[in-house]
Amino acid sequence: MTDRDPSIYYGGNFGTRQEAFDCDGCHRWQHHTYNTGISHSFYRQMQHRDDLFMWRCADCSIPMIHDYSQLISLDAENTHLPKEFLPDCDLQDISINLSLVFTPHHERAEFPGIRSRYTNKLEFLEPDRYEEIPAYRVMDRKGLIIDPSQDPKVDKDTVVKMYRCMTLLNTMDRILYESQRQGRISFYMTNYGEEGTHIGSAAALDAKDLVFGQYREAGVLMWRGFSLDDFMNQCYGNSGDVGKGRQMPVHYGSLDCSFVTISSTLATQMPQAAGAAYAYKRAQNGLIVVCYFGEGASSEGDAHPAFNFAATLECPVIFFCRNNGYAISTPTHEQYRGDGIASRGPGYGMTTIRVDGNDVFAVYNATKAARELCLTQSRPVLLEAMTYRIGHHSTSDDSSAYRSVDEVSYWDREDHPISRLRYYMMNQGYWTEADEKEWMKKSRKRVLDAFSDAEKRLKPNPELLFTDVYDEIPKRLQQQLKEMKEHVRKYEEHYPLKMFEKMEK
Ligand SMILES: Cc1ncc(C[n+]2csc(CCOP(=O)(O)OP(=O)(O)O)c2C)c(N)n1
Ligand SMILES: [Mg+2]
Repeated sequence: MTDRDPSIYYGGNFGTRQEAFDCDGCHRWQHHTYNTGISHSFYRQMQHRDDLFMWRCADCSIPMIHDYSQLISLDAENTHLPKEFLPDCDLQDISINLSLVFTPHHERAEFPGIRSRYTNKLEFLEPDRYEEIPAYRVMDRKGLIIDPSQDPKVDKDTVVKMYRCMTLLNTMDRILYESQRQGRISFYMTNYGEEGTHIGSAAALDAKDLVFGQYREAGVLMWRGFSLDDFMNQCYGNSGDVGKGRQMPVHYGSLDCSFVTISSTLATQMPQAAGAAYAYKRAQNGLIVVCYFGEGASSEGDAHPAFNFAATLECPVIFFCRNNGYAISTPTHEQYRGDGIASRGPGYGMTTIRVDGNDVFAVYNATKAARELCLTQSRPVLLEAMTYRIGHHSTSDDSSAYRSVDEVSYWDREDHPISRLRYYMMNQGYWTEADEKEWMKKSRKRVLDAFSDAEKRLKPNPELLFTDVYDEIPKRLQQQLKEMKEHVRKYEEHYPLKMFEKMEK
């Protein structure tokens, strides 16, 4: 052991030691074992009181923070360390017993609003002092499982179903996007690049868990059985639409799929989801609520009461943030300064995880575990799925005005959730090039058939404009309905009535 760089000795961890701390929550003694650097430098570091440690009490999960400014005595046996460079000596064998005594419990700050420690240091919290929250993943970009213990072992049929759903969504997006460009429907929003977040989460939920979506979660509905006809009829606002043609395209809703109708006013779904989850908790119905929203929507005022009510009332809700890099033309670096959306979770006292949203299995595992936490511990979970919006924001947007084609094609080519799953399936022998070709042909035909059926259907009876809001139509609305009918009859030649279902006389 000669010719060593001193830095190797200086930060080194060469042994384990146990310390006991009084937990602030349950007052039990917690034994914490960690590797200690017993090098001279580590010892000096402690004297300088620079280190900060945090871990959770094993009994009550309350985080305990100790830093060495609380250290009131440090006793070390064998402080006489060998020479700094320790030549010719086996480092594994060196040990030193440190006994650390921290500020006693009764000297901690006990204000009603916090439980914390006192410090004599005038010190601000600096955001860059904390390490960024990592993004959990299961597969690498080539579809290889990185750590076998994290393999969700989804059976072959389910994996193929996931893949079919992700690709069908992609095909449907292409046809409906083009149909808007041709003036056949008024508006559309694609889901390109975010298929993994939709299908990974939907597959991990109970089909009856209540979903509040933002607008870019069509895959969740598709997984739950909303048919191509249902999608097309909604976008065409025709007589087959469950919403009776009253909403803009992509503002889906389905009682059968436990999917609350989309409202485009950003973030309104968030406090509603917290409230619904509170009702579910009281009903003890074994279900949870899932609330999807974008990182842009998280800047809305409504996000705050949603998070805070859910945390304080301990509501079983997953706040599922799709962080896709943009809120229309606003990139994330103009949207927030913190570490994404996940970093807000601990501030609200919420269990939190960040996930690679382009890894469908990572999303699946995280959503499944989050659901379990919501149900068994009755508390909210914040899940931030990192992904990329490959399409334009909507048909009203041209993203080439604010981002480069190269940026978009990087994500399309190098880190796409569909290609990652396809790699996995091919590695497993679940899917071949021939399967791919046949499926793409078949799925495109299915989409085109549904599309042309929807186009042929009549628009809903105009009288339906007045129903379904009040149990009994109020007098003033009855009057308006009568006037509308008289007006349309009088100016018949100006209205394309043939395209509509017949009104009653
Ligand atoms: C209250 C409100 N403000 C502004 C808008 C206009 N608007 C529609 S979508 C959108 C961007 C939302 O971005 P994000 O939440 O990140 O979702 P993404 O579109 O990226 O999926 C904006 C600003 C709106 N619909 N509602
Ligand atoms: Mg966004």
